[in-house]
Amino acid sequence: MTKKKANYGNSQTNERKTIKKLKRGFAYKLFYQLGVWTQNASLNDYYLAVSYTVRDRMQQLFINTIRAFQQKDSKIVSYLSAEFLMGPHLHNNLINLGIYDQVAQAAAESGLDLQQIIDHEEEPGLGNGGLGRLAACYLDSLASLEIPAIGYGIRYEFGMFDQAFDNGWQKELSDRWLQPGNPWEFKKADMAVEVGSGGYTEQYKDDHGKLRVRWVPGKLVKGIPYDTPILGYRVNTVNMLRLWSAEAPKSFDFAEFNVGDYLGAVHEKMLAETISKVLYPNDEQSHGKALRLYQQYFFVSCSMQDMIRIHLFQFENLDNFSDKFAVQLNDTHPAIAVPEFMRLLVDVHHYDWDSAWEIVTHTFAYTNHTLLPEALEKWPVAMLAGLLPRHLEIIYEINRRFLDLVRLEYPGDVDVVRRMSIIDETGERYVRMANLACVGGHAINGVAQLHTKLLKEHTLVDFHRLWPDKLINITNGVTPRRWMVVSNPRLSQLIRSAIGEEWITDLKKLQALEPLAEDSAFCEKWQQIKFANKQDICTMFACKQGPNYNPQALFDVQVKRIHEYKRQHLNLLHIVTLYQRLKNNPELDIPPRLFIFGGKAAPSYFMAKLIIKLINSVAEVVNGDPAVNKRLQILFIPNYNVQIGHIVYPMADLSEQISLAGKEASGTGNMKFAMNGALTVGTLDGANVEIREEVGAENFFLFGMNVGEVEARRAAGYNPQDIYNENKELHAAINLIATGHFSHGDRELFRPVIDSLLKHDPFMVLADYQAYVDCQQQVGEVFQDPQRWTRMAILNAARIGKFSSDRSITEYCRKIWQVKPFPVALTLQRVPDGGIKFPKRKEIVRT
Ligand code: 26W
Repeated sequence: MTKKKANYGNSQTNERKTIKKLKRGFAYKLFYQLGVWTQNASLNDYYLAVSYTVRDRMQQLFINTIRAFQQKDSKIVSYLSAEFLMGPHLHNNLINLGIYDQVAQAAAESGLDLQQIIDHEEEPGLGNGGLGRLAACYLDSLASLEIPAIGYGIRYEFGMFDQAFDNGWQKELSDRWLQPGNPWEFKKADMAVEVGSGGYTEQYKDDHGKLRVRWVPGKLVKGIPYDTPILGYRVNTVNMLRLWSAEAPKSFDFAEFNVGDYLGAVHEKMLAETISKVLYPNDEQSHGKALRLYQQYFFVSCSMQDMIRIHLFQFENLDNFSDKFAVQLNDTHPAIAVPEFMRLLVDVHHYDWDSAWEIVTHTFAYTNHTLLPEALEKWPVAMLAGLLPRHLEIIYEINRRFLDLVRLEYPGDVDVVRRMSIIDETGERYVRMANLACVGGHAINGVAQLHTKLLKEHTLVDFHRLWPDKLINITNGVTPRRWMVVSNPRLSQLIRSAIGEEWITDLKKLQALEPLAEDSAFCEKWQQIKFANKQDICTMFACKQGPNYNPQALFDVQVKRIHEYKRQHLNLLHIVTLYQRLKNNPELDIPPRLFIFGGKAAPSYFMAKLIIKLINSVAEVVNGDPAVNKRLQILFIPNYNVQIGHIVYPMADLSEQISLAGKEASGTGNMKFAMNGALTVGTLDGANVEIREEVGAENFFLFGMNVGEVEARRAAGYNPQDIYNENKELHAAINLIATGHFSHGDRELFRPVIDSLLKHDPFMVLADYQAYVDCQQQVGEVFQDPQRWTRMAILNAARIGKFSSDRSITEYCRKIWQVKPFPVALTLQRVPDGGIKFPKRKEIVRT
């Protein structure tokens, strides 16, 4: 079947026609949809008008895709995630549609600056960090690979907080992302579903005399879906991101109102809406809040009911459900889907337990994203008993049957039973969501080779022993569309002119750049582009304390959530060491360096917030010190998010990936930096190991202990104080902080950081300090040889192909989902003026 590609403006006339239609679209949206005319239109009005016009061009494909997926032979991937860190849509959609230039021209001819409109978009910050952004990259690859897919999540009214600095301290501001209007979503009110909570369960005999259980919830809320089209790169497939928003079944209780209880009248409404009100800003730390559990259950129940509805629209029953839907659990956050699907199959669709379990285990698969014990979710049994009484019953039954199997496998081994049980019998008793996800699915995967190895050897060792083939590795990846084409147009253009553009959908094709690493003209252009990208950020961020940031400097960048295992404070100890060296010897032969930080701390994470204050305090002193600030500068970019990521990855020379070996599951920023020609200084942790394998050890600055050495050092009894006593420079650096040099003499302010480092140092900062400082010395020397540096940078980009999210998704399709691409044919015919000829309405069809 020849796939007719939607053609977008190729010949000159067509080009003009497209530009004319776009300009008319802007004016039409402005006037008819937004009710303003050019004279009084605001920048936000123009942003909305341009976005609606662009959205229209995705609409035909969107409807086509939905119709195509309704055919019996398609299998759909459902990606269940509590977070989707999508980033701004407009620029990405222009690139995937292939109409960026035309829209830029149409905007210019309408007196508008497209870049200004693009920068105006308020990004949907519906995620914390790695996990949420990975989900977004995967949606882009699923659509670009023409895999039928639906992303299911929560439409938080308030996303990730906006970060500002107040005297160097993080300040959290609420993220009013919906306030300016969101042109990219369609509210589907008539697709609402109901979700229960609380109440009780009761047994009853059904009309065949069969004993059944029903849940009688105490409360009901409505789940309203909002659909965002996810267009693939230059294909006809437009998949869907369906985000659920909670509303009260009855948003206004007149009876209450009549008796004058105005608050009572809207009480239900307020309660219901709190469910999808705000994203929990905790990254890698589970706080066990009941609202968080209910947020998880809410979107999971909406999504499972929605998939059943779509399935029963095509088929009589749910027998073949797992042939039609492959459901991926993005960490344990949606793991309540296992008992929820059992409830829907057994209690609502009257399947017997075994056939229901068969369907459930063939449908679900679970991805683990962290080894940190404090991030593994476990919910108090009592909380589940109150909120989800029927699910607790089902979890008990799942566990009873599972432990029978475990006892059979390991007769008499009570410890393995205790460890593998879904119920943690200690303390107030808990439900272990990771165990539930492992038992309730047919596959488990880690997100990098080392991470998966550690899961097999530690965190999930019992499950790996019981089911040796169930735990597999699928190393993370990132989409080259957003992280190269959208965010680094200069470099993408250079690469296009050198090797064509197939690399955009087949990143391994970047290998063709290898020979150009020896080509001085190409290297020259490469350097100019990096320099231009660096200049951008120097104009964007003026240095408040000292001279402007110097684009000649080595841009040494660490952007990621602030967390002690990611060791931003190790980076800082190196900076203080360099500062002292320069103070002691102004002639020191090192290249000028600009240290750039970005990252938010979870509001309740005291040490992370103190590390932010410490970095900003050191920045204030160093940037303000004329003796060093021409050679050493620090910039902490506030409110690091996807939009900031667009400017950060292209301008970096050095990518800091310095977590303690065994702690970072994978990392994805490491991939984005290397793709944009930055060299990595890093440990053998997460995907760093595979990046170094791909780019070559000679093109990677490795330092520090590997996992085995960390374990050995810990087993041998690690005392950081010894290192502090022995290492002069480290001693001096720590003392400079401790004596208040960066805190106006206040010796108390940073004591918690110092004490933690000298007493426990849980992430062995001191143990890796000297190796890190020595490695950074090497980095400086190589940077002073631009030819060598550029050659290494080009080889990094040329060999980074493996880390495309297209490769990851292709692996998921082959190893877990058994799904094939399902190219979408354009069935809805165009009529001459570009509109749509709607098929005769046979009857009102509703999914
Ligand atoms: C319950 C609170 C909570 C919230 C988020 C616990 C754990 C999480 C996520 C799993 C944290 C996260 O984003 N992990 C990161 O996932 C990335 C994508 O796989 C990896 O690249 C990072 O290494 C990992 O830290």
